[in-house]
Amino acid sequence: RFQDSMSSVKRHKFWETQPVGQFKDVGDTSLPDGSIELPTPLSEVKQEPYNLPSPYEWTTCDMDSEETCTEVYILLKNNYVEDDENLFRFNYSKEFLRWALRPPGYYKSWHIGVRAKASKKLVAFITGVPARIRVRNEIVKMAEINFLCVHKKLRSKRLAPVMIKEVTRRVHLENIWQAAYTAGVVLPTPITTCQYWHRSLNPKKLIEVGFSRLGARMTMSRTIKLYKLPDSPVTPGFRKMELRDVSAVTRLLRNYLSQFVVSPDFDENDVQHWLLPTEDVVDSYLVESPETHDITDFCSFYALPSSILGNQNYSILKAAYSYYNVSTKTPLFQLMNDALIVAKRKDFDVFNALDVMHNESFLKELKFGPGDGQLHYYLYNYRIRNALRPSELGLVLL
Ligand code: NHW
Repeated sequence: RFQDSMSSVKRHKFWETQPVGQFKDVGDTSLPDGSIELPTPLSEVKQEPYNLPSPYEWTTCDMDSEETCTEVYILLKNNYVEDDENLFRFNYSKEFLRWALRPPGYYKSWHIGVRAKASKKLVAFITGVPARIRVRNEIVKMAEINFLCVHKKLRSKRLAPVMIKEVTRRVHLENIWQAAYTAGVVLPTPITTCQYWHRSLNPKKLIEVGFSRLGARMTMSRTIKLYKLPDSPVTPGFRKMELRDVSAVTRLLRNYLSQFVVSPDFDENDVQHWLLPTEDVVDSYLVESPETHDITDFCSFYALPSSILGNQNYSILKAAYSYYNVSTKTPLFQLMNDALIVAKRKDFDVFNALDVMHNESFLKELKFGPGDGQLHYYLYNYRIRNALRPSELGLVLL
């Protein structure tokens, strides 16, 4: 426990070799912000893949193929992230994976799998997708790295560092030298550490499956009453986002995100991909002023269910995750209350939000409770000397 919390004394045999902020440099004000390593000529980037232990081989996963997408889905469904008590495991849907991995300008070569040579079974995975990320005044081309997964039976064999080096090599081949990623574990060195908050929509189920506990001096019926929501949104002009809204939403969002230290630099193509509603994947709503027809406010959330491990009655926890929200006219808490109402109507059990951007302002008021476990944000090959507060971060990764 002591060593854990003093992460700076833990050795990181792999991460110590990488161009990331090192724990030993924390507080060293002589080091400049920005790139840690300069790009090398593309001809000097290693041309062959890194070596895997001999029973395994690299594969590029074609997410357009229904068969490959199913293999990835199954690997993650059985081996991806669990909570600390191993009660739940993320269960990203196939449609979600296709959405997450095929944004504008994506590279198929960044969807990297490892197969067992003998059986051809998919046993590990890591992905990158391209993004322009603004850090203060600089727009940096980056890879967003996600879905790093090693089959449970192959853990602790140092496969993860090989996968990370291989994705790095393939990102370098596209002349991109920085990356952004999040993890629940502490690595050298977070740019900020965020907390998840949870808003019960179906408290009875959440308590039954062990996601939440009945509060002190609370009964089930009082709890259900506490979390009750109106049947329909209350803000006049609140409606689902449509294709015709892309340019207005892009303007609203770009203007809003410019105030944060780190945020994506979304153009209209990005907004169409990342924010236009996709059934059971991502949902967006906006407020169109009934008088002027201006788009004044916007909210969005994505659908990421978790498998419930070993419960008799329930196998899936339906969770909505707050994505990007902008308020200029409607108070943010009212906008988010409407988001809770539509999420409840879509049968989500819980609505999750990080304490990023202005989220802190509505969490307590809307009866979100703090989760355990934290989410650390990282940049690869980009130093930010002073850690940010979560409210200075304008980036949500999936
Ligand atoms: S975070 C989700 C990660 N996945 C899971 O938690 C799923 C369940 N766990 C597993 O599958 C979102 C395994 O435990 C994994 C580790 C595969 C996590 N990030 O192979 P070994 C993302 O996907 C380090 C980074 O023996 P293992 C973001 C660890 O500190 N590093 O472990 C991914 C140690 O290094 P150290 C992580 O348990 C971002 C080494 O791996 C890590 O069998 C990736 C141990 O390896 C994590 N989440 O497999 C970085 N977890 O130095 C991208 C462990 O401490 C960087 N490790 O000795 C940018 C690349 C692109 C650059 C472009 C210019």
